[in-house]
Amino acid sequence: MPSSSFSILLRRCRLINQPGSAELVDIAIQDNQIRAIAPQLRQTADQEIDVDGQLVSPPFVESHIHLDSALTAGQPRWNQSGTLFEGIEIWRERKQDLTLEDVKARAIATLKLQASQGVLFVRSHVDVSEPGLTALQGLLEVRQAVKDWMTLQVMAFPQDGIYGAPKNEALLEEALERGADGVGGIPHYELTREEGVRSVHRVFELAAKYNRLIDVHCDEVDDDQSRFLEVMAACAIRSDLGSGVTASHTTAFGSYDNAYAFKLMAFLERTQINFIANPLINITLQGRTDTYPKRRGVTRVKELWGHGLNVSLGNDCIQDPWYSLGTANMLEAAAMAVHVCQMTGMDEINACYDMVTIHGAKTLNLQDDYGVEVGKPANLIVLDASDRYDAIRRRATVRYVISQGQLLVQTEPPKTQWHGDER
Ligand code: 17E
Ligand code: FE2
Repeated sequence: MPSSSFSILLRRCRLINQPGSAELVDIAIQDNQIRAIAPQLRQTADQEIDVDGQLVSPPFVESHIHLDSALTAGQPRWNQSGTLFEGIEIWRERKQDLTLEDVKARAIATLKLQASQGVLFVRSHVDVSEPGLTALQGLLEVRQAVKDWMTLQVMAFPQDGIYGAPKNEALLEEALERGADGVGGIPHYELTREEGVRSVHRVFELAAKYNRLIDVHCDEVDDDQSRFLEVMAACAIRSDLGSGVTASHTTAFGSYDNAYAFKLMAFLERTQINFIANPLINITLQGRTDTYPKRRGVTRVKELWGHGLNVSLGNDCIQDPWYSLGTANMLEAAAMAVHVCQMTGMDEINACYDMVTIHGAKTLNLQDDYGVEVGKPANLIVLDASDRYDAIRRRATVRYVISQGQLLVQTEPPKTQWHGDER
């Protein structure tokens, strides 16, 4: 009799890239490592779970969220216009009285909401244009506190602009000194176009100086003249930061005329810039100055993906001044991308799933530590679905979440019961 040699054995798993007809496999886990993947493993384990043909996927990756402002919707008031700019003003009021306890409690509650739905890798922006850097300190402490079950990246984000107030530039640099994983910018919100250009250059300088990642909120407006992505492309071509560079939102790309957009796309193909779209919030935040026709205000996801660029999707907000809804469910973001970006072909729907898993992992530079493969860290999820399309269509329940070799969360899917006569 083989002895119990693994800590967890998942029986009868359907792997994400297997054809539907492929034989189901067992997955063996020991000491935070995937040790074996094969049909009908003969060994036993301390804990055996019969997955019964459900889908096993690498965990979801939330590549873009603001944990510092999460769960503050309505504080101190509701965003009536629904615009980015009113959101920034409301947050400016709210952030004046942040405390460490407030930031940490909301961030951890949000991370738990994410993990319970299969998200084990999160990139959060944190506003560093608030003089006490309380939000930054809170998220750095949270990054440490959750590290045994959640990988959190913290990106220093100058919400009010690097040059919007005299102290902001120094605060951004201090955030990197204190240990932020990356540096961001908001060129479309700098006071002038020139300062916007300068801010992008400054972000690249700081990333080089401190050896950090870059993730810029870039062109998050409907203004077809907001053209800071081309500045990022130029800086990326001339730097050696490679796939460490990300452009978030880039909603103006959806408003550029094709003559410019096609030229820009060719420049972008010379870079390894990652793109992040946040379709749930940008479909509500943008297009607010339009009557009809009303723009969708989402970047050219299908075209960027079609040109071989790395695109991932984020939720951006969970109940904050910019977006009062949000559930942290990555399948909602993927489903919204299918709709807003018209990615309804089967390969396109599958790509939208990849944008909340493997493409997100690439954006976060997780490199070799991500994926359901022998030898990799034991992070995976089991979905109540038969394939990626089914998972998105039904926003399938994540049944089991295995994080760093341990079963972290288990959820029963809703069950419907009919009453009365047979219908
Ligand atoms: N700040 C910003 O500039 N843009 C956003 N979409 C959010 C915060 C959520
Ligand atoms: Fe954002």
